[in-house]
Amino acid sequence: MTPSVVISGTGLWKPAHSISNEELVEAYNAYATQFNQQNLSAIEQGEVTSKPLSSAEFIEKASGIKSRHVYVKEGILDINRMRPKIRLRSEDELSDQAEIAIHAAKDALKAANKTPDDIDVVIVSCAYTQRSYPALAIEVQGALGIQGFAFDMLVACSAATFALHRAYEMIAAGTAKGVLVINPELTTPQINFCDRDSHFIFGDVATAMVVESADTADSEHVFEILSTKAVTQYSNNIRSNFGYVSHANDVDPFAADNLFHQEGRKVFKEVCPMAVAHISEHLQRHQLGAEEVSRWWLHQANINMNTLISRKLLARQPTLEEAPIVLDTFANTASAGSIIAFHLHHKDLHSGDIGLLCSFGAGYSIGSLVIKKQ
Ligand code: CO8
Repeated sequence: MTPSVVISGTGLWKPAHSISNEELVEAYNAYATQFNQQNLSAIEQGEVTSKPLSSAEFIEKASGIKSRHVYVKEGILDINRMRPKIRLRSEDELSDQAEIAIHAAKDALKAANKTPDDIDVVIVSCAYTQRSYPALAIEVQGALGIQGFAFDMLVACSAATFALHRAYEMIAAGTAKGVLVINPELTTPQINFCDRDSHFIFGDVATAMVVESADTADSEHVFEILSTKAVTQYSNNIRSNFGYVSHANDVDPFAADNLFHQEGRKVFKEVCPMAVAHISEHLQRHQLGAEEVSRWWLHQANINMNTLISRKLLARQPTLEEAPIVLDTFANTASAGSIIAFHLHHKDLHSGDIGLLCSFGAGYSIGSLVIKKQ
């Protein structure tokens, strides 16, 4: 019989710096006021649109976000810069994303009771990689002294779950003995801090997970992956047009259109029913009712989305213990959100308890795993 595939350890790295809604709004509003004063006559003539003011109360009510961790705080709150000031590293230094990936990876290896010798595949999967090649995953592999192979994957908000799916398949097929899935979500360089509608949404973090066969797992908290399910459906409602072709398009690769932008309302309306249908179908595959799921580690983009999705599934409001929320302090961390929720809220589960890990977001993309505590 094929041995079962398990998640045997998770890791989390969070930056030392954070920015509260109040700090962020104060800086944005000062920037917007300065912009409106500097462009007064063009605004009056209808040539330039004035910048509306932001509000900390709106942000918390509309999203559930109170604060976010940021890799580099310097520059973000400077109204004459409005973006982090990240030092350019030389080619012989570790890159920023590889460094934060390694912090999370070491934490996950420790939790899984594993050393680099137990790993033979590294997947770095996230919303953006800071360069095309060499792959960040290979840089991480080299720095950790791991044999085997490594590759990068980009699937926006579903990068972590989709990479876990690939890890599951490799272990099940016997083509890998231990897979390290790492999600260094360095989102702040892509945020348009001059845009009221999106300046508050994201934070920086890195997560990691070790996936291996149940035969080799010996850590304290082991979760068997019962099955995986993924779906994608093309949508223009969440976009970043930044890319290497910008150089040939004769456009500024960092112009507003090339940064993260979205039709937030449409995303909310379209993704919630997709996620409910996806999760219901996935649970049905195991003849499981929603009430039989002990823990929901849902994507962390917006608290109102999570409330709506879990209410539809459970026909009641779940407790915070059942469906933990981490976006109040982490904000939306792209694909890492559901993994942070898992990392912080899995140790109290008992043998046989069922949990559901699910991401949803840009693409659109939805990825889920039904898992069982060993
Ligand atoms: N302060 C005050 N008012 C504001 C603000 C603000 N900061 N922002 C918007 N408003 C105003 C609007 O302009 C609007 O005014 P009006 O009614 O006069 O037009 C009013 O408030 C209401 O605006 P919305 O209808 O847009 O407000 P919502 O209640 O819909 O909340 C949200 C906005 C929070 C964005 C919400 O729509 C949402 O969360 N939607 C889901 C979005 C989502 O999940 N997106 C996923 C994106 S993440 C992802 O897929 C990963 C991408 C890769 C990572 C990228 C890293 C950079």
